[in-house]
Amino acid sequence: MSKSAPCMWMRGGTSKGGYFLAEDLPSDVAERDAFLLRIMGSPDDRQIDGMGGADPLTSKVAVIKPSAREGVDIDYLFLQVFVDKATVTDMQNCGNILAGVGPFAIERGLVKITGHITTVTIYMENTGQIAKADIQTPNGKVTYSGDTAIDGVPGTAAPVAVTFQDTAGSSCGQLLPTGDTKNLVEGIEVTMIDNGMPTVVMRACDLGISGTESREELEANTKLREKLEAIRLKCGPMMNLGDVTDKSVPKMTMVSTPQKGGAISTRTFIPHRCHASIGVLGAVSVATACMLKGSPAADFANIPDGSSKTLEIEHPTGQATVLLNLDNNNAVESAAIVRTARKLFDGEIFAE
Ligand code: NQM
Repeated sequence: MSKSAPCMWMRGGTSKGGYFLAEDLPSDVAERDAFLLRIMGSPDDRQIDGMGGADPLTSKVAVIKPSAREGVDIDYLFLQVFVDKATVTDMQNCGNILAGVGPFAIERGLVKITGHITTVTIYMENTGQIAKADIQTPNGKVTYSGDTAIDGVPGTAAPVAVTFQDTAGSSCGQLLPTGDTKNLVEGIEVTMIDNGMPTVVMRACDLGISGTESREELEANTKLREKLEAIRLKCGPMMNLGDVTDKSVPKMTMVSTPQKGGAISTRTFIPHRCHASIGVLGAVSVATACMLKGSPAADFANIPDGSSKTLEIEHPTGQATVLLNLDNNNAVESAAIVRTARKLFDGEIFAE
């Protein structure tokens, strides 16, 4: 196994993890995964012998390389390192870690600064789709400090505006993998949707909760967790994801009436821990579900008028703002979200 590698540790949105150049990691996947498990300290609930933060949201990795694709700057592969299992998976994308990918690529000299703002075009290898990230680069270098606040992160930082196009069916083949707006699974009405993240959207009240509970309360609810897992295991094959027993998708989102003037209130299991907020592409997928007439999410959603819609997706620690652009058929054409990122360290990480 490699003994060490150059690594930058960054917060990307409401997540945190290690950012690597692909050339700095073993090219053999089994060797790469063994290295990543070792540096994170997995499997171990506390990840005491590694850099992971004992939470799926802080046990993440971005692997970046220059892109050979026309009009694309870099390729980004996201890897989820499980906390309590010796598993590394590329089965999901991550829009939060994505926020740090542009700054990292510029800092490593993969992308040249073009002005006050540098737009980085990113091919997301996990789902085969493109994102564009606007990085603040005044005075010829990446700036991390700024005035933008995102819920779930204290303080403010420089904004990273991210736009997604054609994310429908990223992992499931189509926006609604069953072809239906809703299906009955384990006696619960669900929308199985993928607009960048495979997500199962259900009414909180159908699961016996109000949808306003804290992350801790929900994680302590064994009956709820068992029911969610039973639904998830059934939904996996229906969403073209196969057996999802050891996969980090689909995400399980329970929706209810907005509490703070937003579009909808959410509580999301990812899939076995409750998210402290909501994932970026998860929020895009839930926002898209809100637009589907007759779906469980549409029952509660408060949707503004117009073909360009700003939806505040409420979550346990605030709201995530999703901008949806609709086409002439009222279908979601593109989505945008604002994140922030922060460089935490740049150095050599050890797996000895
Ligand atoms: O949905 C958590 C996160 C994510 C993923 C998860 C994400 C996304 O908050 O795009 O960002 O759902 O596992 O980082």
